[in-house]
Amino acid sequence: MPRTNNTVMCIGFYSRGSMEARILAKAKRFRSRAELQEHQSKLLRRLVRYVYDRVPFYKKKFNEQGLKPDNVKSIQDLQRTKFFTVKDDLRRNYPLGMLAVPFEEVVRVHASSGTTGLPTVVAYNAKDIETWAELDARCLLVAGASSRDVVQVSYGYGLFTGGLGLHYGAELIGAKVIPASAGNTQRQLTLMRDLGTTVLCCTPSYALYLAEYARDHGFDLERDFRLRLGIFGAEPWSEGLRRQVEENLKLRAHDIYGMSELYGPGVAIECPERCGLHVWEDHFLVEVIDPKTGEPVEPGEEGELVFTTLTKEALPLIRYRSRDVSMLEVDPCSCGLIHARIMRIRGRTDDMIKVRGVAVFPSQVEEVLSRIDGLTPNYQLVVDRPGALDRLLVRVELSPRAATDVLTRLVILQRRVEEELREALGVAASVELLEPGAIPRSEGKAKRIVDLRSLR
Ligand code: DLL
Repeated sequence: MPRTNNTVMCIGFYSRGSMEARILAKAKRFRSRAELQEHQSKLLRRLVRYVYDRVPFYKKKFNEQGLKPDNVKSIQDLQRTKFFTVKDDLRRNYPLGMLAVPFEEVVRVHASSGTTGLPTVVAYNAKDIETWAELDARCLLVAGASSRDVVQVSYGYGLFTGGLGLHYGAELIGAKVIPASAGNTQRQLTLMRDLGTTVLCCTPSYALYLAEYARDHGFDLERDFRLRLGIFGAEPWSEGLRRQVEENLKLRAHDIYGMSELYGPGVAIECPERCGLHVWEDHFLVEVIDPKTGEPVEPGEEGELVFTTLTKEALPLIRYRSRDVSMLEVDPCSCGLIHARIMRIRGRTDDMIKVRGVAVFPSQVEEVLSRIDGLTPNYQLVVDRPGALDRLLVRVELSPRAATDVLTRLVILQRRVEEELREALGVAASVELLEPGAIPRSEGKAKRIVDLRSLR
């Protein structure tokens, strides 16, 4: 891959406005999808040769599939074989066996939390860090942020990519950045108020908690705060949760998507139309497949997202199975961007629970809960199998007002939630109404599922 010598992020050479314009112009430089696809195929051909020559894992894989790098002209040539990269490939090559550059060239690593085994380590060279910053800068600009904004980054800084990813992006557009990291909610709100934060970046569940904490601790979000934009992602969330967060924090919330294997945040963002998240297709080739067969699904059908990184240098990935469930929309968007959109992520294939054979995603439950008055989107799904059959229990917190209701009203509420859940999910669930604050809060990603079946 071509190397640039200039790996310094040189905001000083550009006026702020021209830096913003330059970043947006790059996002908008393709006039048609055909032009964009031609560009992708060119990058793909270069990538295939690059990984074949540099990554033993990929060389072996190509040879096993009987594929010669020079014969791969487009993604269809890979689709004809079952050529995928999965998370286990990264684990098996722990920590950095899939590097495509000498270790000396690496300038940063990030890693997954490794709760289910070894952490997945990802690495970046200087060019990757530059590209990543630009992707996050694009996301912020397209969502409506600018150099005039005060951006509070309340994603965790550290091995998690959320904090540093948005930090570099916000700096690149020339915004004023508060690197608050996750946690210490009292301090978050104090900084937000005193420094006049206008853009908040954190997980949607933490945004909701910030609003709740502000209300309970005497912060006046209407009078003393200047929030106007939220860049929320890293976990599935529903339209209902968006409404609540927007109402409570007095801002406009945009969904941002990414994963550490693809740099981190900055893979896709909602534009002002908010009808799906534009994937930066000049850097990622996105496909949707049937997770069972591995075959591409028809346009407009739901399936698992698969990504090929077209510009990553240190740790490029070909047809990486994300396990995220969504669908793709390639029709032009009224915002003018021609980059395809993925619809709001429904959940992960491994977060989907089967209850008596029916697939249930936490986001479906959240959608129901958030439209019923008296409930909050603080909830957990507990699945158990006391006898032969699975049992789903949805534990949800009441709003402070509903928590003081008389018992009969609460029983009516509980029945209503059970009915609406059965309707939406196609399977029965019992509902437990809880006091406000009963479900543990997370500063990062919320834990929505407790599956007790595996413990039996
Ligand atoms: O969560 C990167 C990120 C940070 C994205 C900040 C957005 C904002 P990982 O920890 O590797 O990276 O987790 C990636 O999180 O495969 C999805 O399952 C989930 N995820 C990320 N963004 C969204 C989103 C970061 N907007 C995994 N909606 C992904 C739903 C999301 N799920």
